Formats: sequence, structure tokens, C-alpha cells
Amino acid sequence: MTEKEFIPHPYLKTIQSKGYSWSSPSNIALIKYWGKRPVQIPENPSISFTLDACKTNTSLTLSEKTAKNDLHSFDIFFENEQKDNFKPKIESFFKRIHEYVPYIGDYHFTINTSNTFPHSSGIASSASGMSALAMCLMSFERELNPDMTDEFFMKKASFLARLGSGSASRSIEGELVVWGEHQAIPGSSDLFGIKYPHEVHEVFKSYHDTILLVDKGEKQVSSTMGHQLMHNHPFADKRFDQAYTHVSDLISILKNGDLQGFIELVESEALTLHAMMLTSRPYFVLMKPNTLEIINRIWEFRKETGLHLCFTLDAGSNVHLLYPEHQSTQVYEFIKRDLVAFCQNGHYICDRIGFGAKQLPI
Ligand code: 2P0
Repeated sequence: MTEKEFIPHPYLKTIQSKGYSWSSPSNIALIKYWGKRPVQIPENPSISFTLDACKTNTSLTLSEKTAKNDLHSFDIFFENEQKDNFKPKIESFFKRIHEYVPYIGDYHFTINTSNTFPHSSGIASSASGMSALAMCLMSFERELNPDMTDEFFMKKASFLARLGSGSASRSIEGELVVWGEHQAIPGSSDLFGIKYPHEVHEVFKSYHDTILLVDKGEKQVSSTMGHQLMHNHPFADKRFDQAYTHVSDLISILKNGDLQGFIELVESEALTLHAMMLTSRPYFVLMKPNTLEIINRIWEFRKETGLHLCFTLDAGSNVHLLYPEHQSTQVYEFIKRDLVAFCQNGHYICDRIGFGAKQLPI
């Protein structure tokens, strides 16, 4: 598909006022997206687990504007409080998607949003937030163009979400999503995420992700800046090739239930992501001392028990613990006994693989 296919035909209907509400999850990348070209085209394919508990709930109500023009009119509320400081991000999202959803010039929107996870937890809300908003816009578009297929609905929702935030393209569906073209993944595209199409062993269908909140403060370097620093990065081309190869490797790991292969691949991806940060110019470090403490404890635990607990990292200091359901009792005891001490205020979030965005009653 090309971008042009997402430009709608004239609408069949008009709507004066209406509301939509969606709940959309966060996701955790197994193979990381780090580096992009304009506009929001990833330098390499990425694969993620969709999460279940960490979600953004967003409602969008709309009313027809008296003057129809290209100006965007909206109010945004976060947890029932008006948040004008969120406006620039939404405005630039609306500008990017305008050509694909031209009706946004015809309406005033009220956006109400809240997260199921604490705002200052170091968990990025851009994936869940932008995907929830994209789903609301697609619900509206489906009313304007009722002939739309479900397949197109999901693709375009992911396409719009990607223009808001790259990783948001992977938050529309579950349980595993691929974003970025890869020869071995039929239907994969740089423009939107798709459900992982190959066989997945049962063991990976109920994976847990316990997120250890190491530092809840604001990061010193944003992801957007981190992506930019992959331009002219001395190891960029090698990294993009490696991610491409890792996608091929993951296909057989997922099919065979190869837990050892999974651990090596996922931890290598996490550390490579941070190695890219350490070796960019300017260089930066997002891990904290407790991030490394936790990693070392995980390695010791694995050596002692032979269990299949591994970690991955996002662009921050929090540690995502990934483990299979059948080992969750022992891992949970280990978390409470040995790892909670390294979390800020002892806080962590128990999450697991999920199934994607869900429509809510308005
Ligand atoms: C990922 N991250 O694959 C990688 C790994 C963080 C670490 O995608 O600029 O917020 O909005 O496209 O999606 C974070 O970057 O960046 C991210 P933008 P995004 O999940």
C-alpha cells in the first residue's frame, strides 16, 4: 500500500456532533525501533508485545464548526484537567494527518484522556495515547464512510498512529505486532503495523511483563532526540542490518518456543538500543545504577534457577521483566524478595501480553 491509498474519497454522510471512546494499550518492543526518516519511516523493522494493563483511555467528542477551514480547533483534558501544554503535540499530529483525515478541519474536538498507569512513572504514554486518538478518529471516519472494511480500519488507524508516534503504530492490535518492511513477514510495511502473521508457540501467548519503575523522573533526552542522533551515527548501518537479521531470527524462536534463544535476542536488543545512545554524539545514558543492579540480579537468578526470566529496556531506566506464565510464581517471589528494593518507592507494574485497542461506551 502507498500513502495515497489512505486519502479518503468524498464522504457519503455528514455528522453534526458525536463522540467516540477507545482504550489503547502500550507495547514493549522486542526488536527495537531506533532511527527514522521523514515522515516517521523506520530505519528498521521492529516487533513488539502488546501490553494489557498499561493503557490510555481517550474519548473524542466533536461538533461541527461554523467556519470550515484548515485550522484545527480542539481542547484537551488529561484526567479531567484542561492541559494546554499538550496542545502543540496534538496540533503537530493533526497537521501531519490532515491530508488523510481532511474532516478534522470541519469540527471542533474535545479530547479527554487518562492513563491506567501513573503519569510520572517513566512509562511513555505516546504509544497508547496516539493510538487511542487514532482509533477515535477512525471510528468517526467509519461513520462518514460506512463501507470501510475492518482490515482498512485497522491499517489506517495504525498508519495515523504512526504519524503521531512511531511506536504507536504497534498499539492497535495484539498480541505481537510488526512495524517496518521485512522480506520474511508478508504484508509488513513501513507505513503501519500488522499483526505478526507467523506461527507463535503457546508459551509466548501468555507472557508476563512486570515493569520495575527505577526512576519516575523526566528523562534528560527524549526519544525524538534519540532517533535524530541515529543520523550520522557511526554504527547506524550495522545496527539497522542487525535489527533486520534479528527479525528473521525471532521468527524461528517464536515458532519453536525457544526460550533460551528468546532471552539472548531480547536482552541483546535492549543493550544494543542503549549502546546506540552511549555511542551517539552527543552521547547520553538513560540507565541508572539500579537498572544495572537489576540486570545483574536477573543474570544471577537465571544461573541459580535455570528459569527463563529476561529483561528488556525502553528508552529510559525502567526494566521490563519478561517471563513465561508457568514460571510466574517463582519469578514473582524473586521480584518481591530481591528486586523491589531497586524500584523507586518500591513501585512496579504487573502487566502481560494483551490483545490491542478496545472501543468503550462513550
Ligand atoms: C521502540 N522506542 O521500538 C523504541 C525502543 C523506545 C525504545 O519507539 O519520535 O516515542 O514518537 O516516533 O515511538 C520510542 O520512540 O518515537 C520508541 P517517535 P517513539 O519502542
